[in-house]
Amino acid sequence: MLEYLGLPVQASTHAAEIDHMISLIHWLMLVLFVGWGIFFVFVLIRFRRGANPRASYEGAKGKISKGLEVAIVVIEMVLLVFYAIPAWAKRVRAFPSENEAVVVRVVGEQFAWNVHYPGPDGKFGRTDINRITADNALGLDRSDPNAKDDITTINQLNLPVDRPILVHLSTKDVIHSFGLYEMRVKQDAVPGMSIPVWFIPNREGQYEIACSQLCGLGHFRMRGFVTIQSAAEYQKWLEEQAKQLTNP
Ligand SMILES: [Cu+2]
Repeated sequence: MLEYLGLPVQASTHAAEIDHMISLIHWLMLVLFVGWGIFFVFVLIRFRRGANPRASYEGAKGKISKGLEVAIVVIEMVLLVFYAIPAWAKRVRAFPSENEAVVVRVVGEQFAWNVHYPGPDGKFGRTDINRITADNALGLDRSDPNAKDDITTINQLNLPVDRPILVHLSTKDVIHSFGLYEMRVKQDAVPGMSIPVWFIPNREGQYEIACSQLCGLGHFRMRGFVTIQSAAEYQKWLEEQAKQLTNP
């Protein structure tokens, strides 16, 4: 069923669980679609005007229809209570600690993704809305000691494989949505809020960050890239970025 649905590759540890749920929901929808379709055709023939010159106002009284309705409600409740809610709880109840996770800020804007790494000191430098310029999209205050080693990129997110990633997601203007399809991650970025999102990428490669909310005329070109790389490659990339900071 999964290949048949044409889902993207699974590139995070929780992807299989989400796909399992998507597959169950599709099976239920397929059964309902076929069932209701057959019932619709049956009703068209059975209650055609030629056979029923006078309308009956009593409605259906059979036990089958009530039984089916109850069965559908029960199946939907099982999907919700045993699959959807537990899966969501795992995403939002316990976040990895800032010590074990790779922590990064992602700030959406019309129409780009700004990425902010805390650098070797592990502390994000101060940002100030008044410092935002074309060259400093995050408004990073480089005079802040914590900001000196901070790394910023546009539309490029590099992350190590097999480690928990904690993204603090926000936006400068309108609502955007941070969509990493291969990692089955999707979270709206809401003005005035910093929303944590976490996942563990488990497949190296180059993937896309898609904006999944219609956010303006340039929405279609609001795409960034995620590069999932080995720990060594990631470290090398960080060092290269740090070098560019000291001698740009
Ligand atoms: Cu957007």
